[in-house]
Amino acid sequence: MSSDDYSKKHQEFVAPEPTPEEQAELDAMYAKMDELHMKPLWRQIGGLMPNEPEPRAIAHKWDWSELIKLARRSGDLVPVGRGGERRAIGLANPGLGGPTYIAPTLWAAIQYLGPGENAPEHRHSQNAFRFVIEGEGVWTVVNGDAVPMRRGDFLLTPGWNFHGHHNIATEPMAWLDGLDIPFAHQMDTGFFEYGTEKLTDESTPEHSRSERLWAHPGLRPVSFPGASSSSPIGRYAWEHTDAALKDQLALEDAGFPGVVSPGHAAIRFTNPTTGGDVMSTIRAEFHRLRPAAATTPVQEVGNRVFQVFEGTATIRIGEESFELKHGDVVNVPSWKLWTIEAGSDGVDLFCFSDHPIFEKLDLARTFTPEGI
Ligand code: 1HN
Repeated sequence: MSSDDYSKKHQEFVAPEPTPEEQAELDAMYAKMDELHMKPLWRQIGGLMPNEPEPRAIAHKWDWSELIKLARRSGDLVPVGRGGERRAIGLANPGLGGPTYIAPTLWAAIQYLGPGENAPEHRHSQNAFRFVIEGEGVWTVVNGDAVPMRRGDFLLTPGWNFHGHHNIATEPMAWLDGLDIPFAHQMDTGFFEYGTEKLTDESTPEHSRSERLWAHPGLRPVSFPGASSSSPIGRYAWEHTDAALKDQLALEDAGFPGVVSPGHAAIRFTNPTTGGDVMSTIRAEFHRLRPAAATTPVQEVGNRVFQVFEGTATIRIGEESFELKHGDVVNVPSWKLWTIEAGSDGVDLFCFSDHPIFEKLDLARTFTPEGI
């Protein structure tokens, strides 16, 4: 039943068949309410409080072949610099009616930086990350720490850290940006400040200072006690992600626990000061499926976004199904039943979500149907 049908039905119950005189009085009352910016609950409860989430966002896939083509074109036509700040092309969910929201809480964009180009420093209270789908040669400078960006790396720019990027290579580079901009925008919580146009650290180290301090497996520096809501690790290097996934599958082969379900290995990027999510609003994971393996179908409160790193897969979301290959981006709206089945070479997928928001607010729910 649509929310319109629902409220019509409900209205009949509240006010059965008014006479023409009553109807005139009702019309006058509703007109007065309208004029004074008031709205009666009994005409909208179905839309406001559906029995379960009815997301306006729809499931949608963006083809990497199109994304990268337009990113290159914008590289030819549009300079990057102060004011525009970033050559980033945001993905706008067709169900959300216009703004650059891939989900009600999340922003996803393809950012493109040509050889020798600089994206100037700035900071914002919105949390951000980058995932490198291919290429190398860009360093992102976060709070004065130069962080290399290479294929498969996951990089953090938690809120209010100054950051800028530069490409020192001879090839352009493109990557996926994820931020909680829509959440901040809809809640009116965002702050922004310009930094320097010239990057505060133009060095190109093999490892950032944050990695050297924090990214040794299971080890934290004693000199920094306590917990911070964002992870201090600037770069989660691909070699660690890949090794962790390989080991889960090797353990499965040897008959030991570790995988999520048969043929499905997954890791969550964590904040070493808490063991929890990397940032307060964004969860990030990496999933690997063996050839033809599938994830357990699930419904969850909150929004997920996937980008295929390698391989092919089919994702089913509610009644829909999308074929996925390298670089393709797809979103799963709240409470839609979803499952991913790998193609004949298996699949590697980067995933991010807004689940930490709803877990903190006690609004998280998941449901795994039986017998699917
Ligand atoms: C931003 O600062 C970056 O730093 C990327 O690379 C995308 C989208 C909107 C606002 C700020 C970046 C962004 C952004």
